[in-house]
Amino acid sequence: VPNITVDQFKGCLLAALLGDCIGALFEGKQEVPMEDLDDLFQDLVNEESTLDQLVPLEYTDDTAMLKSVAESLIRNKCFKATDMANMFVSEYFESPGRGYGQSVVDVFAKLKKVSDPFQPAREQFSGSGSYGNGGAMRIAPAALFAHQNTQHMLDIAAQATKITHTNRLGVHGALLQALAVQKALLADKRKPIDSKTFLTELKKEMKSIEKDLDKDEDESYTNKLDKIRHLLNDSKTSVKDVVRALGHGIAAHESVPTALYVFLRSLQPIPGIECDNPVSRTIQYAIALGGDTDTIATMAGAIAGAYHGLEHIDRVLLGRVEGKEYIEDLAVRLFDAVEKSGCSE
Ligand code: F2R
Ligand code: MG
Ligand code: MG
Ligand code: MG
Repeated sequence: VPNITVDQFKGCLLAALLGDCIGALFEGKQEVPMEDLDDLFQDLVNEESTLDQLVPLEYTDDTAMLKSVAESLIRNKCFKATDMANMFVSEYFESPGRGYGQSVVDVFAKLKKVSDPFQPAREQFSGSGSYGNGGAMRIAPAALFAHQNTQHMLDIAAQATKITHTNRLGVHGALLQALAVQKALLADKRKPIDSKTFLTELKKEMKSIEKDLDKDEDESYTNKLDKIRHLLNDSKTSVKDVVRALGHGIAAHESVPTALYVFLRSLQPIPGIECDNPVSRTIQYAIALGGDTDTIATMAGAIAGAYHGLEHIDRVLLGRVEGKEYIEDLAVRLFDAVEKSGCSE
């Protein structure tokens, strides 16, 4: 069993924060010119650049909800649906202007009035439930908290997601993201990650999660993992190819596999990205794909940060964002909660 460190927890949550705050500058832009983005990153990592108009970069719903997931797990040393739902609700009503999804705000309003914390989410989209990436974007703390037991982790991640998202694509997207964070955390740091093995192992897990699905279902996460492998194998893969094959949208199935691809691709240098810090490169490349940039960068960042750790978080870059001290402390408290975890009932 590898020796997991608090610096990996910090790396994970701080990289997620960076991805959200920087990505938010571009959310919804279909195309992000590579050169302009590289100039911005060069400025952001340069201590001499003041960037007064721009900083501090504010975090959005992605981080706001991640905070609630972490705080609830820390306080209860276990998943408690009503408590986590209450955290989402109070966080939202304290700070509603953080760019939440259009429909999830209805869930928050209903949660104030009902006793079953899963009921409002089940009613979304005429009963089909949301497949937005709002479950996956906030799931990293659950993966860290329960990384020692995969089945427990998947149970917590599914439940934490179902407070707002019940569509199978939304739930399974969060499970894939949790598995990817766990795998990155547990990866042997003495040798480079082998993407093929990483994907094969994830595919085994997703196949079992998707066991009731039609094998040819194009939207299956199992199929998306094959697409990631193909994109990584082709040295000529462009931003357009990635967006065409995996998407860059607000739906979980059009963004979670994309974030995983970004993490794996960013283990190597990328043409047009000057920065050689692998965490910063991950975030920059995620944003270069356009679309749901804050969320894809936050998810790719969480995976990359869990793997590379705090030593690869650029301190100047971190100095540009809101909430860094709080999130670093949150990572410490989450790390401490792992040893104390356990549910009494
Ligand atoms: N909302 C945004 N970005 C747009 C505006 C932000 C802008 N910067 C601003 O300041 O105004 N970003 C955030 O939302 C995403 C996460 O959303 P979440 O939590 O999944 O919300 P929701 O409402 O459940 O789903 C999002 C949309 O997906 C479509 N959808 C989902 N399920 C559907 C279904 N079963 N049928 C049809 N459509 C479905 C809907 O359009 C939902 O509104 C993140 O990007 C976060 O950053
Ligand atoms: Mg340049
Ligand atoms: Mg957001
Ligand atoms: Mg987003």
